[in-house]
Formats: sequence, structure tokens, C-alpha cells
Amino acid sequence: MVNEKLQSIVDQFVLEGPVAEIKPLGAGFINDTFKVNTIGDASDYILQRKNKTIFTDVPAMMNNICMVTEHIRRKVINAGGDPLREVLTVVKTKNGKLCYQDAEGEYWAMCVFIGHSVTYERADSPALCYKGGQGIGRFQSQLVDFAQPLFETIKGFHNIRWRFVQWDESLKADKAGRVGCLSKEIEWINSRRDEMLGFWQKVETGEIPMRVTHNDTKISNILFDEQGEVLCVIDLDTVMSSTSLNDFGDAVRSYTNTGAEDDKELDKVSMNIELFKAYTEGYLSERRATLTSSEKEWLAFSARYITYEQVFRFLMDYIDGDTYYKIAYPEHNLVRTHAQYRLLQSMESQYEEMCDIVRQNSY
Ligand code: GN1
Ligand code: MG
Repeated sequence: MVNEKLQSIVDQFVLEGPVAEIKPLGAGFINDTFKVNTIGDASDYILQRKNKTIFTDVPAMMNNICMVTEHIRRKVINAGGDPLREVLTVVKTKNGKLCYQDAEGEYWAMCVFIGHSVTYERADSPALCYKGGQGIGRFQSQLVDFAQPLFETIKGFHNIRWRFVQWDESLKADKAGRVGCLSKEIEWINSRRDEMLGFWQKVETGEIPMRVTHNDTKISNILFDEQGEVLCVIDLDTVMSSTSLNDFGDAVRSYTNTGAEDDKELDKVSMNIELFKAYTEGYLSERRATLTSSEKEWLAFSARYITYEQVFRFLMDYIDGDTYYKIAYPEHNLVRTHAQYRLLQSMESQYEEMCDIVRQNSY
């Protein structure tokens, strides 16, 4: 995309200073992200083209983000913190809207770039895992009393019952003609179906409560200051009502993996229990007082649940012909499926230890 086009989009928003340059940033699977640098002392910004195929109602999603960040901002101010650095600030358009729709129908949104901040691609030390756990724990704590209804940005995002509806349809449709070659992988999913639905039933009956959660808790979604303390959680597209456990499980899935999410060398993939312990300690240091006993009881299981769901989502996208996740090569989603399955097996074999660690840090 030529810069003129990006410049004309940026011009729709209320910025503090003139733009010096606009450059691509990061490697998300879903949106396209740009850093907008301004001239002089004015703030810099993040510009994103939101993926409207995945986020079917971008204005409603932006409204969620706005409500949640304003709630957190009040908490930060009351605690004497810095409201421009400890929470994201959404930038409005000149028409007072939270996003801009261009002539092609694409949605764009901006927020203030938080300078002098650090992000990490991997949570590879216990100290960093502890901090990450604190970050997500604090984010959830700040929203524990958030009472307004939130729009469901992606239907049934971590709801395995809904995922099975999609799954059954995908297998039947066999859009890419791949189902015939995937009997082993399909069995991985089917053999755990009852166990996973059993867990989700506890959410459906209210035994595990719904709360406001982030839903994409990888370490790169936390900003740290230059001293290594958590500033705030970013990438709020999927903030919606879910269970606290899903955030915990997704962080464990992404933090503790000794390999890459799409590792071709499966022997490199496993769950590092030391990193699990550190994350759990950091998370429970913030949430110990506000989680119910049922949430604590199922916390360790949530890592298996979310990792299973990720195996499932990559495999389903492969079956559907790679329409959801960006892929770098044709078999990418299948490689991801195998790597996440190896991680799931590693969690299953260390499950008793995981439960012990949660129990030791629960009270
Ligand atoms: C997607 O694009 P990114 O990295 O924010 C996905 C997550 C997956 C993750 C797997 C909205 O996140 O749910 O866990 O890829 N986000 C969405 O890496 O589907
Ligand atoms: Mg994301």
C-alpha cells in the first residue's frame, strides 16, 4: 500500500502533530499494524487496519475497547498512576468516531503509542513470566467491577461447544478436500471432546463465572517500562466476556512453550514447568483474593483447554483451506496443529504438578 493512502487515512484522525513517517509494525496474524511517527514532541501513534472478516462489527468492537480503557483509566488515576502510560488511549476521528471506514469499506483505528516502553516476543525467563502473570492478573483485577455489557466481538471465541458446531460443519463441507488425509489429527480432537465439553459445562452452569477478559494474553501483548515493570496490556480487540481461566490458559500456552508455536522440530516443543510456576505465582499474586475456589480448582486445566482449542482452531483452518490465520507456506496450519498438539501432550503429562503449583499459590 502506498504511503499516500495511509497518510490520507491518518488525516481522518485528531492527531497532536504533523506526520513524519508511517511504517509497518509487528507480525500479528489478524490485523495490519503501522507506527505513525510525528514531528517534534507530539505523541506517536499506532494505526491499525482491523480485519473486518474476523471482526464483523468493528465499531462495536471499538466501543468495547473504549469502555474498558476508560474504566481502567479511572482506576489508574485513583491509584495515582499515569493514565497515559498505564492504559491504552484510543484516538478519535475528526467526526468523533472510534474508527474510520475508507472508500473500500476497510476499518481503521488509532491509539496513542506509549513511548519508552519495551515488549518481548518470548517469555523465556521465570522473572519475565512472573511479571507477565502480574500484568494479566492486574488487568483482570481492574475490570473485576466492570458491569456494562460488552459486545461479543467473535462469536463463541473460547466456547468449545460452539467450536464443535463449526467443527462438525467443516468436516462435512471438507472445502479443501483435506479431511481424508487427517484421520490421526481428527482423532486427537474427537478423543478429548467429552472432557472439554465437560469443562465448558461448568461455565454454562455458572460454576465458573463469566468476567471481562482479554482473550489473547501472549507476552507481546504486554508493554513494560524500561525498568522492566508492567505498564499495560495492549491489543484489546478480543476483550469481551469470558472466563478468567481462558486468559490464564492462553498465557500458559504461549509463555511456557520451549519451542515455537509453529515449530517443525517437535522435540523442541514442551511445557516448561518452571515457567508455568513463575507465571502462576505472578498471576495469583494479583488474583488470589478475587478468584472463586472453583476458578482456582480449574485454573491448571484451563491451560490444557486453551491449548486443545488452539490445536483445534489451526486444524480447522487447515481443513477449511486456510481462510482465518495468515500463513507463510501451504502446510503452515498443519505444522502449527502438530506443534500445539505436542505442547498439549506435554501439559497432560505434567498435569498433577501443575495442579500442585496452583494449590500452593492459591491461599
Ligand atoms: C491470533 O493475531 P494475533 O497474534 O493477535 C488469534 C489468537 C490466537 C493466536 C495464535 C482474534 O492472535 O486467538 O491464539 O493468533 N486471535 C484471534 O497465535 O483469532
Ligand atoms: Mg490479537
